[in-house]
Amino acid sequence: MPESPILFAGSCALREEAKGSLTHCPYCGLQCPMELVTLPSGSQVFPGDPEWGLCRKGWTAAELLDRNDRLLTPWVRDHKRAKLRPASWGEALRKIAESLGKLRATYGLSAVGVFGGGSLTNEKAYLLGKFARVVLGTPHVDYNGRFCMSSAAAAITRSLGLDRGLPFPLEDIPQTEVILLAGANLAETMPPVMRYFQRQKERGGRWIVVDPRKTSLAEKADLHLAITPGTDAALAMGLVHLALREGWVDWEFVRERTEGLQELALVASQFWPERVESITGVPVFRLREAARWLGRAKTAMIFTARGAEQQAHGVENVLGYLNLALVLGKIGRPFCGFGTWTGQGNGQGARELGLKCDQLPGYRSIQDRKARQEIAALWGIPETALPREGLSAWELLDGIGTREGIRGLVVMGSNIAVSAPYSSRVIQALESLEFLLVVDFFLSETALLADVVLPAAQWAEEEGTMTNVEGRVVLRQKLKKPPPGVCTDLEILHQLARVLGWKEGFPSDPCEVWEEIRRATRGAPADYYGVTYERLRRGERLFWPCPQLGHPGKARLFLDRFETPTGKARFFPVRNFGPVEIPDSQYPLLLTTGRVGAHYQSGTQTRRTRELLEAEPEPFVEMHPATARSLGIPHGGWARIWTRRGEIRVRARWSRRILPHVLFVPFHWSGLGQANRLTNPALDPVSKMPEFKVCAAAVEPCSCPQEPESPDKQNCPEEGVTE
Ligand SMILES: Nc1nc2c(c(=O)[nH]1)N[C@H]1C(S)=C(S)[C@@H](COP(=O)(O)OP(=O)(O)OC[C@H]3O[C@@H](n4cnc5c(=O)[nH]c(N)nc54)[C@H](O)[C@@H]3O)O[C@H]1N2
Ligand SMILES: Nc1nc2c(c(=O)[nH]1)N[C@H]1C(S)=C(S)[C@@H](COP(=O)(O)OP(=O)(O)OC[C@H]3O[C@@H](n4cnc5c(=O)[nH]c(N)nc54)[C@H](O)[C@@H]3O)O[C@H]1N2
Ligand code: SF4
Ligand SMILES: [Mo]
Repeated sequence: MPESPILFAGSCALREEAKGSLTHCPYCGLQCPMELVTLPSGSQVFPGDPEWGLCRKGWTAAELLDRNDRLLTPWVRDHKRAKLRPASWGEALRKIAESLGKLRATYGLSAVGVFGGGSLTNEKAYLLGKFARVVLGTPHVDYNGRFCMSSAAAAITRSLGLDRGLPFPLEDIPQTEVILLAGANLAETMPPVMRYFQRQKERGGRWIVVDPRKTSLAEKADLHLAITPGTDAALAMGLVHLALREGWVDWEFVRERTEGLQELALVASQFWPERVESITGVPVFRLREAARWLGRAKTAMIFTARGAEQQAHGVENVLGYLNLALVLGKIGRPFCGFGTWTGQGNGQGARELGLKCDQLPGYRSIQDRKARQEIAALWGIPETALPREGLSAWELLDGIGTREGIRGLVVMGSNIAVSAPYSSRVIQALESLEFLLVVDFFLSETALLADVVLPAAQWAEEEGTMTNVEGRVVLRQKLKKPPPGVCTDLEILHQLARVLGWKEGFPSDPCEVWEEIRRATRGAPADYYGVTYERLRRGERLFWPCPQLGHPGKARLFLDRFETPTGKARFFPVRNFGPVEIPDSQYPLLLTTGRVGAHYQSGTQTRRTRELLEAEPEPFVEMHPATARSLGIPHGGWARIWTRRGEIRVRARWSRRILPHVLFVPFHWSGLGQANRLTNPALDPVSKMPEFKVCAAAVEPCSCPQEPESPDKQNCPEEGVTE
């Protein structure tokens, strides 16, 4: 049993010396190129391409490499009431093997679940999925992308047959005439991409932004549709209705490349503009204007992001916008198309390579016999031993502690105690687990609840690939050694597999894992076979599908055919819309949640970054002055917000940019201002996406709360404490 981390030098034939100090940002799906420089004062990043900027999260990303509170050793808890204490790798691994072994022996293989993340590289995501299914033998493996991309993925797959976030490269954006963006706040969430939108505008293009808030993006838009949260499907169907009635349909395209218009038209006839205005709050004249702009343009692009997707009708919302793109014929041809903004660095790759409970690597269904046979053969197990579909992210958390449910959980790359909906329930569930293992760089709120925490290397200390928002594979280079005592996630998986009895099949060398991914995805919808580290190092721009070594990959999808069995895109009549919780006298407002520019996700990383914390030190509620005044909540004053699940206390920020019946709270904080204490875990029936973006809420002024005890203090491990 190793007492210190061991580097496993894999024998990858294609390994070359890393060149230069170029890599990619550890955060969002844009994967901006960056350069890492080590100065006497510490590490610092610079844009990797002088033409391409970084957002402030990117600029400050290196600070965390040198943080003195990063995890440098495993931590273990001797029993549930004990505090975490530092431990050796040997002891931690022994404890994991014993605890998981006991759970599996007592309750069966499905008693252990695995929760992964979209920030993991392709190699890590693939190996974690394989670890769950082969070593643990559990069907229950899912990831935080279920909370992110799953509604868009499900809708696009249904309609177009193949889900890749953007079906075209970013550089196509300036060439399109009209852009519709629904529920995407790109000026805050992916700032460098705005250059393409700006260029499109300079060429005479126009933007239509659908958002309940006049975000900094909506402010620059030519048309802002201030939608009531939860009603995108009705808005999109209203636009389809207008397209049909006012002659904007591209009949030739519809005839040749789509199927199912008749049924769609029938349903669309019920979405006349006045009705849509009453549902969505968007005035008829604006709806008409939007339909006219999109209809008249020769080219247009339609995008959604989490605003329209994170809802219990998220799939229907996205299908509504897909229907619109299809009737107008603004898809499947140059400088047109439908796209979704993949949020996390590798939200795209992680969902294709086996971190979803219903999928095998390469974007193949886990129920597909042929795929099962191929993957089982590659993994060296009988097909019958390969688990079938397991529980999705929320169901997995919800299943903890139930009679047949999950008793042990392995978390790598997610901070669910902060980011999952209805967090009081989640925290309780995590506390009730018989065994929780968390792999992270920091003691996140989730790690603080763990029985064992393993310290992972950060982005600049490991090698791997990420699949960005365009479906392009980028190489993350190892530019630094991890601090002593810290292992890469792949080394950790290798070790976990080993102590659980698997000596082979879990290499810690990323290039070796990549070679297996190439084989695992060969011939599959998300085909990575033609992508090699060598090609990426040479600077080739490679998109999936990339079926052969000489192949450039497919930068633009659907130009000749859609990827459905018939080659035609499918219309899906959309009938359901509206939030699960309708405002009433007790909960008269609609709460929506989302992001601010300075913080990332659950905040584990950005709340530890000095400049970002100074920019946005605390959570807040954005509310309209009219609403605030009528309730007696001053700008900067404290507000108590409550929903059917819990309450928070935050300061109020008055803003005329939000609809009067809507509240907005960012979700990057824990404790008293944690947005997810409020959110509704109602799921979309198809995508299993929770309704993060809308629930009924009430608000009142409150006194300044007692300084909430920071969760880091509540449960702080004490150095050297053994009991
Ligand atoms: N700064 C920053 N950038 C990030 C992240 C981060 O945490 N911080 N995270 C990354 C990740 S993982 C993701 S998924 C992306 C998310 O990127 P976005 O989807 O752009 O971000 P959100 O703030 O979640 O939601 C976008 C907008 O949806 C609006 N909205 C709310 N309800 C509705 C509705 O019912 N309909 C419509 N049409 N709009 C609605 C909100 O007002 C908000 O402005 O950002 C990525 N980039
Ligand atoms: N209310 C509300 N809740 C939301 C959303 C919302 O809009 N509103 N958005 C949802 C969305 S879109 C998302 S994507 C989720 C994201 O929420 P989370 O899944 O919590 O994502 P992160 O905060 O990025 O958590 C990643 C954790 O893993 C660690 N980590 C990062 N990279 C690695 C790695 O490579 N290896 C290891 N071992 N650890 C790593 C980080 O330190 C951090 O603690 O939140 C969802 N929750
Ligand atoms: S936009 Fe995304 S990838 Fe680019 S620097 Fe910012 S966080 Fe990093
Ligand atoms: Mo996300």
